[in-house]
Formats: sequence, C-alpha cells, structure tokens
Amino acid sequence: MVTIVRRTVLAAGATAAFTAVARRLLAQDAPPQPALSDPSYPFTLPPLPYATAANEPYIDAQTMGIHHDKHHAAYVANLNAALKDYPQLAALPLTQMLGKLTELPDTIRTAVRNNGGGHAFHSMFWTVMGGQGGEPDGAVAAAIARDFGSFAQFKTDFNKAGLGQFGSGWAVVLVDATGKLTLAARPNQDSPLIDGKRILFANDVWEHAYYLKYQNRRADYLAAWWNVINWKVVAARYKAATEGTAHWV
Ligand code: MN3
Repeated sequence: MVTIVRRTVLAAGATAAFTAVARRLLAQDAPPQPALSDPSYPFTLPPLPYATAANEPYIDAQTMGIHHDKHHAAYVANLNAALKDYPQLAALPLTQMLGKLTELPDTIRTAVRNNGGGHAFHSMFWTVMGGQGGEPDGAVAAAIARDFGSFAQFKTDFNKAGLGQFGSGWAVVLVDATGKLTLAARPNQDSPLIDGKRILFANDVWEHAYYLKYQNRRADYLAAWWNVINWKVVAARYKAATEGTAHWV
C-alpha cells in the first residue's frame, strides 16, 4: 500500500505536490536511521538516508540534492586531498583529527578545519532530518525542560542563535557527558568537535542550505526546519552522549 502511494507520488514528478501525508508515508516506509559513528580516511560521502524530496515542502528536493551531492561531496574530496600525503594523520578518526587541529601542520590545518568540519557537520545533519518534527519525548524532552524552561523557549533560543550567526555557519545544540544541553553558534564549518565538545544536533545556516526556497528569509527557514527534525535519531545521539559510547560526529 505504502509502496503504491510512493510510486504514484514519485511518478507525479512535481516536488511541490508532496503533501504532509505523502511525506509521512515515505517516512514510515523508510528503514530506521542510525546515527552516524566516527568516520575515517579515505572519507566517503554517506548517502542521504532518504529521498531528496523527503523533507518537502519545508526543504526542497533541489536544495537537498545540490547540498548533499555537490557541497558535502566537495568537503569530502578536499579533505581526502589534504590528507593524501599525511598517512599518520589520516589514520585518525575524524573526531580525533578535529580535536587535534592545533597540532596539525600549518600546510593542512585550514583545509582540515574547513573540510573536516564540513564533513562532520553534514554527516550529522542529514541523519537528524527526514523526520516528522513535533516535540521530543523521554530524556531529551526532560533535558530541554530542565535546561531551557520549555520546548518553546528552546526553539526560540536555537532560532535566535541561527539568526544571529553573521554570514555562514551553524546553530548547534551541545550535550555534555551528564546530558546537560547548551546552545552555540559557529561560523563557517568550525565544528565544536575542534574543542572536544559533543553535538546533539545542529542546523546549517549557510545560504546554500536554504536560498533557493527562502532567499534571504533565514528566519523562515529556521522556523520551517523544525518540521523535519528526526527526534528518534536525536534521542539515540543523546543516549550515546550520556552513556559515553564512542564519539559520533
Ligand atoms: Mn551545508
């Protein structure tokens, strides 16, 4: 039944025709999304864990396709190129490589900062999307209530961080080993992993993430993005952080 609906929707070919109902059916048909573990050299572009149209109408399929296939692919290619002649560094998983950024040779530090940060951020980003939005439950909901007062306040503060980031960057929710949540805005692809911090989830506020649909209206994009967050993946990331399991990007 779901398969038939999907085929019909895809055959229509018009991404604008995707409704909330079709999106829900697609999501139900998709396998559960694992949160991403720590990748290593040679780095590869992880496939989008859903169709490019899975986040319609909030994030358009064309933006998703270009963002993943072009922008993220370029970070991966440039990171591999930078590490080509540094086998000892290339042996480090990505989180450790970023955590040792200040110790890296001058010749590749900026390339690793930008492209390693970009690869880490985007690898996380795809997995925390493709969901149905709404509100979290369980431990994540409790942590948000404790650290921000309410879910509404949390969203307001997160959106403010994203809107206040001048130029390109990310709005980030950090989680420490005790489960405490804090917000941060980071410029460019400057990953909090560089400072040894752990990311619960983040939203990309580079114009390439929203310009085709939202143009200069970053606030509208930030507000719409909550409709596609995947709280199941966020819950898995929170659990991993508080249980101290291997660091995920
Ligand atoms: Mn991006």
